[in-house]
Amino acid sequence: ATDPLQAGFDTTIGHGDRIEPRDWMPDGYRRTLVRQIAQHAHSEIIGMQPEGAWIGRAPSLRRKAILLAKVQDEAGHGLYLYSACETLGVSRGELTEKLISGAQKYSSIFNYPTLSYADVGTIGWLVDGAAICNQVPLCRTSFGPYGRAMIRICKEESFHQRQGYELLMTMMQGTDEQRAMVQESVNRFWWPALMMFGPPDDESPNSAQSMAWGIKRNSNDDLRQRFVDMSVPQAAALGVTFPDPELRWNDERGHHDFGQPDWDEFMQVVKGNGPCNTQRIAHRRKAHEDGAWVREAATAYAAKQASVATA
Ligand code: FAQ
Repeated sequence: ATDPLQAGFDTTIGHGDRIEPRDWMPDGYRRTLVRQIAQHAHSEIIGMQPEGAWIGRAPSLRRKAILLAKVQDEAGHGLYLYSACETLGVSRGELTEKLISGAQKYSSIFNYPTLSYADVGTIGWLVDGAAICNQVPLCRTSFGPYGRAMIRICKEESFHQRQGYELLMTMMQGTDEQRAMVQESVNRFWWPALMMFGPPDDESPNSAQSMAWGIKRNSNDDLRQRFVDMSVPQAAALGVTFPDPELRWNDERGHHDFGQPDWDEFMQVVKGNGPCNTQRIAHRRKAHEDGAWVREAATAYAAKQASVATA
């Protein structure tokens, strides 16, 4: 006989309806969600660092205001996602420990350095662009709190993408040096942006089960293709090229053909050996430790209020 709880879950998933925190769910579904949502939250928080490094060196007050708003949004995204993850029975404290001990991952892209102000524009255009491609389908993910968090996040990511593109467009209308700076930045970020979608489908251990559960709605390769098709005309409008000799329109497929990123490099970065992995985690660990007194004071205050209330 089939388990009625499992059958109820399967029916909800089969109808494309949502699973909510108090509903019964298989352990594997819960584990996969904690893994993906935590990785996503950590990415937003670690993702503040590469661009945050330029806040004190923004070229004008206007650029500084835009960049500050953008980096603050990323903090907010991290917090919505940690909250969504907490509905699955893990605490934010536990998740933070797992990030700084290396037990949980964050996106490979944030282990690359930001070497010029053009990188702020390129991250907005390509990194937020890739994030939007990957995350718009996640608004329809099967777990309610995750999907609802994604709706708001995607709206903000659209602003991030526009501000990056507008920054690059402004630089492209400037001097030859500025144009060269944009092209150099795009050359460095193109391949790492393609890696954000994860390994190729036939090497993606989690995809089949995650798609069957409605956690992921599209495969890694499908979303990567969508991103390439979307980015090519934007690059043309901007006046930059992508560093891929195999990139060309394929009339038969109705899509662009493109080369493969260096998957060995991807594996190294994911394992912790990218250019900035050590620095990113050390920075996050220090911020967490420096904030210990705030957590202790808040806990002491809450305990005091509780004892006043019961007295
Ligand atoms: N980096 O079997 P799959 C942002 C891992 S956007 C590191 O295909 P899955 C916005 C994967 O975890 C970035 N690790 O895995 C922003 C798994 O390892 P595990 C965050 C990666 O989960 C912009 C293994 O490889 N976005 O933050 C990566 O089915 C600007 C095998 O892979 C999200 O997290 C990678 N690129 O598919 C912020 C979106 N790719 O855990 C600041 C939500 C794969 O088994 C500034 N996540 N791995 O040990 C997803 O859509 C999925 O988790 C994928 C991976 C598509 C990333």
